[in-house]
Amino acid sequence: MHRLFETHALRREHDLSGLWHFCAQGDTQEAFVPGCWECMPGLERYRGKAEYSRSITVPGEGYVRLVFEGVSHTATVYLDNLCLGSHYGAYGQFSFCCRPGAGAHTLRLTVDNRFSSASVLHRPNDYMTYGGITRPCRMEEIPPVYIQRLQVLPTRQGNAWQLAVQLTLENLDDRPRDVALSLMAGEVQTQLQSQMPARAVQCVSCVLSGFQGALWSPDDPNLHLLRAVLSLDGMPADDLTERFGLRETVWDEAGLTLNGRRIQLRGVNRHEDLAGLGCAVPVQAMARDLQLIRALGLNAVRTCHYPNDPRFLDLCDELGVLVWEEGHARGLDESAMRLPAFMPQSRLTLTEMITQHFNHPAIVIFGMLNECASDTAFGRACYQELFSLMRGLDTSRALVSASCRRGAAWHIPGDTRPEALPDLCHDLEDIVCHNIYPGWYTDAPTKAVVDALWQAVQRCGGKGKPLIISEIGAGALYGYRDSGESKWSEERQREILLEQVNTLLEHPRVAGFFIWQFCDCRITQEGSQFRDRPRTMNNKGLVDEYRRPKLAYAALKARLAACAQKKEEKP
Ligand code: ADA
Repeated sequence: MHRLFETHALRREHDLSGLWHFCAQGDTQEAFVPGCWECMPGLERYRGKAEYSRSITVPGEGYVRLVFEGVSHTATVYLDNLCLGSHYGAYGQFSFCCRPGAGAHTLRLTVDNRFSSASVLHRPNDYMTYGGITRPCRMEEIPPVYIQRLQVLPTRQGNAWQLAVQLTLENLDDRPRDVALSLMAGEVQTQLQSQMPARAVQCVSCVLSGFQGALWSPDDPNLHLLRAVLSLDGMPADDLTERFGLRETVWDEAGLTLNGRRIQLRGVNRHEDLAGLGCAVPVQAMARDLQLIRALGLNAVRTCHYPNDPRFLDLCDELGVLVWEEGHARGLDESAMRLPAFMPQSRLTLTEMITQHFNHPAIVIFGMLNECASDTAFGRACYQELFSLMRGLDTSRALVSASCRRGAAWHIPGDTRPEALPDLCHDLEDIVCHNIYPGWYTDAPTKAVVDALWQAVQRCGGKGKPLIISEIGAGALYGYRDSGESKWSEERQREILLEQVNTLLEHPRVAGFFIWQFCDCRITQEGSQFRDRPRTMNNKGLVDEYRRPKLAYAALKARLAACAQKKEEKP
């Protein structure tokens, strides 16, 4: 299951989950797909190359499309030893179309999770780059012209909605083909004709007017379906259904208004990581994570620091959890951003994120380049180009980047002088976002930090923009209790977090905050900068890697419940 609703009634899909042949370091065994090889005995710390293969049975003489939702981090795909192509990046969907003929064929992938200058985004870091076919994959039977993508952007028009639709079609044949398209959303329908040149990808756009339906909001997350059917020679040949929501978002200095209601974003940062299974988190565990997050009284998730599994986004759509989805990149300095692969890899992964996840109503923010070189002229030029790429793909969401560029004064414990920020990119983004850890990395109280930050932001390109505190938090080792509340104890984490959250809930300038982090996550063994990470984990989770709650979880829940009650009591 790669989505949580039926995407095709006509196109036949064959799930390729299951046991594959797997070979690493000369040893052959079976591996379950989707999965990370670090979960296999003896490979817990393996960083290198591996080969996956299995037999697939192609039912007919027509085309098939092999679709991979995520392979970490570089994959080359072969069918019967013919190379179909390669893909970089663990968090984007990719596919190859071919016409191998009916019968059994061997599908083979080489997968590489090594670090080198050829991979700028996957590198030693404060989260784990796992190895393997980590998200679902499938084979689809497709006609010579098929629907690659269906994008829908609803905008309000009086009492109804207008749906701006864009279809991406591909003609795999050597001859031009005439196609007929029908689009259906509720009662609203339209028909289109298009001529597809030979061997080409082409977009077809149209507008469906007068759509009516219930709105999407965190309290009442209603969803609607848009179905496209493509006919060849007068016969329905292919289809694709997408899901969307009707909502209006407006950002101003005070924050987000959704369908006319002001909402303070209160969320967690969440890494895709689960004890024993790594980043190949099963869908039922994703649902449990969201239940744990909602039970806390939070309304948002930041998918730090990469695009998430579409099933997680589907769950957020269904449960009404607001999402800041982030492109892949954490902590790149200028020297990393100057590597030749940086811009091509960033363009690719950001384009994949926006085009593949465009229709999710839960996503209200698209982000990129967490804590990268937003403080140099060269860095700024990269930010500028990538923001304009993102804007070209989506004008309907706020674009952001979480910064830590506050200059030397902010690193002196207790010193929060509102000096000019060295961050040069606040004018480029829609919301100013900073990662701060008062009480953990500095001794300053949260209020002093946020007040000083807000003043500094006004002078550094951020005037009139909302301010989101994209990371607050503190570390605790699950089970380490200490009445002296020493660092790493659950008591200390609880105290620091409550001080941070209490301040941000009341602060008039803060449009939202995201706690670092939902769950403890594994980090890479490599990378000397993370020596202060006991267990080779980032231990700032509210729950540990098994989802066992630390003391901070219950304390935060009680605090947020009190806050919700206070609000209800207001006349
Ligand atoms: C940063 C970063 C996170 C994480 C965090 C921490 O702000 O964005 O990925 O590393 O710090 O735990 O220190």
